[in-house]
Amino acid sequence: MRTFYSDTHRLHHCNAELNEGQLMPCFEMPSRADMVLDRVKHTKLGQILEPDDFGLAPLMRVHSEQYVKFLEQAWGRWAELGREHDMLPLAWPPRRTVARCPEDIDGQLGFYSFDAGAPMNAGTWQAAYHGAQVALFAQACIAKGDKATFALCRPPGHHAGIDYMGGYCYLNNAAIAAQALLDSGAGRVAVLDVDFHHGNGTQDIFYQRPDVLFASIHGDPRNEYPCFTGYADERGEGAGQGFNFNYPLPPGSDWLTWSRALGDAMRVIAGYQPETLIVSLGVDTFKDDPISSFKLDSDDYLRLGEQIALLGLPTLFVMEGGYAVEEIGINAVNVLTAFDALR
Ligand code: SS9
Ligand code: ZN
Repeated sequence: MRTFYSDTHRLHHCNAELNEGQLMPCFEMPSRADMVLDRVKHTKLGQILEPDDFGLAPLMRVHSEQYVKFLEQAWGRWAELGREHDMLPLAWPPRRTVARCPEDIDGQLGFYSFDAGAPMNAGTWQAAYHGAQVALFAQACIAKGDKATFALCRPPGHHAGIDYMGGYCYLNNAAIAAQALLDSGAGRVAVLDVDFHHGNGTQDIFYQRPDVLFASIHGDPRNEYPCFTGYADERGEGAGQGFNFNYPLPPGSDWLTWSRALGDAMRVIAGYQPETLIVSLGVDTFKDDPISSFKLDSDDYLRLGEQIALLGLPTLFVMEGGYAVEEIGINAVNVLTAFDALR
């Protein structure tokens, strides 16, 4: 399969994130994408292409215009105040507050985020923008007949919602691609999120809609980030009722446990009969991931690729998390090579 990739991701490199009460070096770092790209080359997965530029409009099909504008202008406003460190939000509206968008940059950072987990530097917007273009180009090739494509996006996207960033995510690459597929004529798209963390942003974006089915397998929100969503009883709302599926699993879950949830998610997806499948491909389910608690090993990702191939659907893989940097390339590309071998 073909891989879509832009070097622009390197412009996003922040110094620190808040973890266990300390500022620590960011787990989400440029070498993550480099390792995956190296492995794509090493395994001769297929061609590697730079994305075309599809502009801002497809981003605003899933994100609010105000939020996208905020992201675009945020660093400039910050730098104008003479600030040099990474941008981080400090305050959020508590319960029972009807939040009005404040005017100053600090207030707006809180208004457009759900946590302090998405630091921004001078190049974050450009990196996120081109990451979304990577997903859009990979999507366009699926719409034109590619059986499978790999969008090597960085930063990841699945925690970004309609009008907020968080958890290393700014623009929801998978959701932007799903919407673009619908806009080019698809009637039904399924998103399977296999990242260790619940894809709260993707869930939020499609929660009230029947045209995108969302299924996510992740650490139980009772003990894992993003802490407040991902329960099994979140099934969708209104017209979207019955089109959202969450599989929260306990810490320590291995392939045996994990693959049972996968089997169920695959039955649900097959029953939905989508034209295209989007896989939010996070490999932070790996046993040595520094911020996660599942126990998949590198060979399990081969089985995951084979299982997904059995659905027989045009498939867009979108890179999400994975923080065991040494193994991220092997793990992510194992899914793709095993998928290709069965198609
Ligand atoms: C765990 C901190 C979690 C955010 C993780 C975001 C993952 C995106 N100690 N911090 S895939
Ligand atoms: Zn994750």
